[in-house]
Amino acid sequence: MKDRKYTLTFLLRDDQILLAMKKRGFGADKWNGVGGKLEEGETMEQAMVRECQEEIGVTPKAYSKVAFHDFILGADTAEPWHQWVDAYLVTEWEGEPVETEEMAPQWFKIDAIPYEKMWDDDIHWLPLVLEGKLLETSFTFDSDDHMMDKVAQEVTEFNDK
Ligand code: 6OG
Repeated sequence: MKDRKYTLTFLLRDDQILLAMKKRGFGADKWNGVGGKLEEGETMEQAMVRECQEEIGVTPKAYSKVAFHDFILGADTAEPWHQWVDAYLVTEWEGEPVETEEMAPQWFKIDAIPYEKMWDDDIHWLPLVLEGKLLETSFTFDSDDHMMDKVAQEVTEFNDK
C-alpha cells in the first residue's frame, strides 16, 4: 500500500476564499485548495509554501494548520492507498494569484463555495475550519472518487505541533 503526505492550502481575504481549478492529473476539473506532495527533506510547512509558489505564484506569510485528513482512495480495489493531508488557511501572502499550467485560481464568497464541483469530503469539513475549528478526519473513497465513509473529529491541537 503506498502512502504519501500532501498539503492543501486555502487563501482568505475579507469574506472570500481562493479556490483553484485543477487543470490536469489527480482531481482534475474540481475546485480545490492549492497543494501537492511533500518532497524529500522538506517540512510540511516548506512544502505548503513551495506548492503555493509553484501552482499560483503566491508566497504564504501568515498561515495556520487547520486539519489533518486521512484520505483513503480506491477502497474498493485490491490496492487502496492513503493521502495524508495537512490543510492550511493563509491570511497573509506575497504576490498575486496567477494561473499556471496546473491550476486556475479564483476568489469565491465564503457563503457561495461551489461544493458540488469539489471533492465530496469538502462540505463536511471546510465550513467547520472556516468557523475556526481544528479537525482530524478520515474520508474513504471508491475508485470512481465517490465518498464511501467519513469520520471527522474536532481537536484542540495537533500532535505534530
Ligand atoms: P497533486 O496530485 O495535485 O496533489 N487532495 C484532496 N483534496 C480534497 N479536498 N479532497 C480530497 O479527497 C483530496 N485528495 C487529495 C491534496 C493532490 C492535491 O489534492 C488534494 C493535494 O493538495 C480525496 O500533487
